[in-house]
Amino acid sequence: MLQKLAEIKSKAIDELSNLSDLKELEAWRVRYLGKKSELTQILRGVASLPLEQRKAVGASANELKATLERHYRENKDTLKERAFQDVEAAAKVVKDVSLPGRPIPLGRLHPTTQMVREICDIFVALGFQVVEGPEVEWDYYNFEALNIPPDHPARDMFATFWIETESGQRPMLLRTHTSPMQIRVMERTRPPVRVVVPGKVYRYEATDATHESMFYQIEGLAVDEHITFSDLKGTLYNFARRLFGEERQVRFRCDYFPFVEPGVEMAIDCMVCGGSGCRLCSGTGWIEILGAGMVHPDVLRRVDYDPEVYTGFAFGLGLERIPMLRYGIDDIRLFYSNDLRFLSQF
Ligand code: FA5
Repeated sequence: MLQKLAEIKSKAIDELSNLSDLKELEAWRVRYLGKKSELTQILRGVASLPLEQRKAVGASANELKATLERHYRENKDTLKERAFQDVEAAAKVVKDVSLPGRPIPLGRLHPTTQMVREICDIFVALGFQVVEGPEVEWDYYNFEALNIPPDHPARDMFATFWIETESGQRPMLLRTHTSPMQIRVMERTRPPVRVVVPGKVYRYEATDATHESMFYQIEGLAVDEHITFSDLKGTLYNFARRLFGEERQVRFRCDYFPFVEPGVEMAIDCMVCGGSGCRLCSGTGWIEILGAGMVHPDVLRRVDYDPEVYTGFAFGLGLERIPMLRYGIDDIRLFYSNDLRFLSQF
């Protein structure tokens, strides 16, 4: 029996040096350590051997088992490492140098960001500066300083996301428009003022093809001596022509905003239907893109500008409506649904 064990040992160790991969090693393991292997059979039979052989055979068989298991583990590590190196080497082989390189997918700016930049560039060319402000805003800047005290019916125009504050703290909200920046800019600068303010605004309202609860606005503000309503119209006409081309129709109509007097809304004829009426323009043929007006004297007084000396105009533009008009996009929700089929077109 001891002779047999010695034979198994030398055969098994001899074979090990000829194994070339993990599959062969596994077959080796089954052959020498598996349930049906000779060694396992011997170990099973130890108990029935005569007492004088039992101890010696048992010890040798167990020792052989431990030795073969150790060899198995060592060879497994070596063969694994070799297999890994083979895969790496194969990957490094240059198969066909004349093949074109693989394209690297490049990201790009979101269409809204592209639009913000394009519009700001137009106003910068007209002498405006670009500034930004906080999205979490005090009630004071969003409403009160803009002539909208608590309980003023105009608050209904701006369905508001309020922010919970400690009792006694001043009320805060997610800004419903970019107009609070009119006050913040005038508080810290003296005329002449010419700024545009791009940024996100929030409204607690149901979404539809032209309404989102988060959207972008661009505010404009110009304050100086002798600024008139003609300057407002001239600037906005110029802007619309640069952005949409000479052929677009522009319409001004009276509107009401407590922080301007007089107030107007500006609309562009609908590019999708050409004015005949569709889902995008709610059948009217026009799409309102901004509210505007002459800065209210009370607002000027609140920031210590003398309304007898200074006048100004302001406007607030709904940003997404511009690419919608330009590209004939009929649903604003497409911008923020993270659908690459839509986004990668821009
Ligand atoms: C305002 O927000 C005023 N702050 C604009 C203004 C500024 C008036 C300065 C006078 C002087 P209004 O609520 O109309 O106004 O919104 C302005 C524009 O934002 C609209 O013309 C529209 O283009 C866009 N808009 C309004 N609500 C939504 C909405 N839920 N989703 C997408 N765009 C919207």
